[in-house]
Amino acid sequence: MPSEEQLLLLDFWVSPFSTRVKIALAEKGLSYEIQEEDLLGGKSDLLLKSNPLYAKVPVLLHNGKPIVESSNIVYYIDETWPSQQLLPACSYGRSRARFWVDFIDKKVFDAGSNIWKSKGEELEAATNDFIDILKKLEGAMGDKDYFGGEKFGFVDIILIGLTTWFYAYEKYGGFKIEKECPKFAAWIKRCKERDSVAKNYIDPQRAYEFVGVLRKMHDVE
Ligand SMILES: N[C@@H](CCC(=O)N[C@@H](CS)C(=O)NCC(=O)O)C(=O)O
Repeated sequence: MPSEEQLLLLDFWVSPFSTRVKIALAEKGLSYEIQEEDLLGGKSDLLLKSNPLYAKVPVLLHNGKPIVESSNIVYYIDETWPSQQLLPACSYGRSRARFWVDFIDKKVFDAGSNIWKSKGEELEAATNDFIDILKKLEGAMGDKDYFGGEKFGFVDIILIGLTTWFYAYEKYGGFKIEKECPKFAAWIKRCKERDSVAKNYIDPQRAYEFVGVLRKMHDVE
């Protein structure tokens, strides 16, 4: 990257969405600065100005221009720095990748949140729903090592960021991904062996503790 280019990531340390962006930046070998946001206390003016519609992190500022929404940021990174392409080369592969990104964005985080937000019968239904989604993703991967085939790529990045909160879902839902979806668990392990993932993976125990704080804020306990 030319030295006059500047990348600044507006971040929150436990954001599974920011994790996606950090992994994509690491895959491209790009260096960047981080501005940590205090989401529970008060958001910075820069965040409010950069993402006026949602006021959420992550935001990536490229030479001062804001890019928002984590999947959209990862698309931008892949298009702007095309070496080590993350999306497949053929248009059919790219269309499948976009389909699964959309599915993951619509389903996974919300289904996980339903687990930590519920109790009793609702909790059981939320847990079953979450496991069902993982099984669909497992089915999409088939016998391949990664979503796109043999190579770690775009869909892997979009999903692996979210898995940093899965330990919390397991604890509050009383299930084990390894038991319910062993192929999915093996895929997580495989991804975590990659440098870009290992260096940016949120400590699952700390994510679990943070979800505990959210549960108190939402009066779940
Ligand atoms: N769809 C957004 C979700 C981002 C998101 O939910 N960010 C959370 C942190 S994990 C946030 O900024 N929350 C602050 C708020 O909702 O006010 C994306 O993919 O970037």
